[in-house]
Amino acid sequence: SESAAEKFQRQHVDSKSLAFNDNTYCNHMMKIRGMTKGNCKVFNTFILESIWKIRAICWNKKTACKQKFFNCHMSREPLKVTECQIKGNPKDSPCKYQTINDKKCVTVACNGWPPLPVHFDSSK
Ligand code: T3P
Repeated sequence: SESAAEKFQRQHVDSKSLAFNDNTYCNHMMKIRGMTKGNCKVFNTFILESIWKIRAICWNKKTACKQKFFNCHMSREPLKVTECQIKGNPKDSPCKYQTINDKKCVTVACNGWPPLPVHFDSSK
């Protein structure tokens, strides 16, 4: 079955994205990445950078995570992100999203050795 690191990649990493200005990105990506089964996931961030650049965040200094734990790390510079925000009811089918492109510093939780991102904590 899927590891936490694999789940993070599925939900939050899109290294190959060409479409940083495609407003249908989220409708497509949320579906093919498995976040529209049952209910539509209400909010989700994709990081549009190489997996190596994203994994390297785990080597930055530790910081508190938003809810609990202290295994979070923040990117030193803003990264390309696309945020998917549900439009309408999360029970609607097909799920419809607003696609928001931005550059933000992202905070992720990391686990294991070598440390790998396992949770998307926040961005600013
Ligand atoms: P998951 O744990 O499935 O990756 O915080 C609740 C969920 O929302 C969590 O999902 C992470 C996700 N999330 C984002 O994708 N981007 C954000 O900026 C925030 C705050 C949460």
